[in-house]
Amino acid sequence: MQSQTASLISAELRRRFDTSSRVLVLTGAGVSAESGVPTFRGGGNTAVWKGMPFDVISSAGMIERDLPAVWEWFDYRRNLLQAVEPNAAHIAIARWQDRFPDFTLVTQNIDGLHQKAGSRDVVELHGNIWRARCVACSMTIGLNEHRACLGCGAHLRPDVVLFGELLPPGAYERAADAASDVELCFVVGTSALVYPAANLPALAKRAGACVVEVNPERTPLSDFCDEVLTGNAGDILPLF
Ligand code: BV8
Repeated sequence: MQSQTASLISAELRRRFDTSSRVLVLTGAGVSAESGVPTFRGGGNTAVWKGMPFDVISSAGMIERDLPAVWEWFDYRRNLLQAVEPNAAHIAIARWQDRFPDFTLVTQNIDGLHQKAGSRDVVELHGNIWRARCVACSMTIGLNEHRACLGCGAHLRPDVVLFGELLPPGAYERAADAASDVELCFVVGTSALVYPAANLPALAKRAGACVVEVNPERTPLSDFCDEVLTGNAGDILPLF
């Protein structure tokens, strides 16, 4: 155990972890991979659904064009999530919220596994698959059999952010504010290709933070990070 910690976590990073009070964690699909949730871009190929790349079926135009197909896509992913549990990475991050006086968890994931692991006040940049939203009055509700808004009767859609759609009101602003004032920023399990989420590590770096990437593969962020911990989040995060 001592050798593994020694090798992966530098003395400087250990010191930063032990002395920082303002910390931000940004996660992507990779943090849920060890729970059995497929990532979008793993092993070089992109997730495809019924012949459509995920960023096509998950794009704004689909709501007008074919809302039933959008429901089918997210129903399929929700069924995949029924049986999965948070993994050691989710659990480690949940512990950190009580360790650091000023802790912000920002996720691109819509799976709700951070909350299931006990994380509170999670900034969900891209929505949540367990909620629906009215296409007319934007009322959001926990998912149930209804596909019509109980308020105005209009159609419900998954409460997730599709490509070409704006993020939830205030979500990015809250994340950017936090990122602009942290000492330590962990970037866990993301290919850092989707914006504006991928801007956040740059904001933290500009604020003088130590930026740490946790990923088994290199990403466009790797050269820019102060520390790159190569491996699975479920193996690495519990070492802290
Ligand atoms: C917007 C919900 C205003 C739905 C998602 C600037 C430049 C270029 C393009 C743009 C730009 N600004 C805006 C855009 C357009 C677009 C965009 O970024 N396009 C990209 C593709 C270039 N952004 C938007 O449309 C955003 N809206 O900007 O609105 C606007 C509007 C119109 C025009 C301009 C501006 C909305 C984006 C949100 C879309 N919704 N999700 C759904 O889930 O289907 S995005 C979705 O894909 C995820 O939420 C996530 O964000 C992304 C997938 O990325 P990752 O999570 O990183 O997953 P990935 O599989 O790619 O990588 C996994 C990583 O984990 C890998 O690196 C792997 O090595 C690693 N890993 C694997 N196992 C492990 C691991 N790591 C650790 N441990 C392991 N065990």
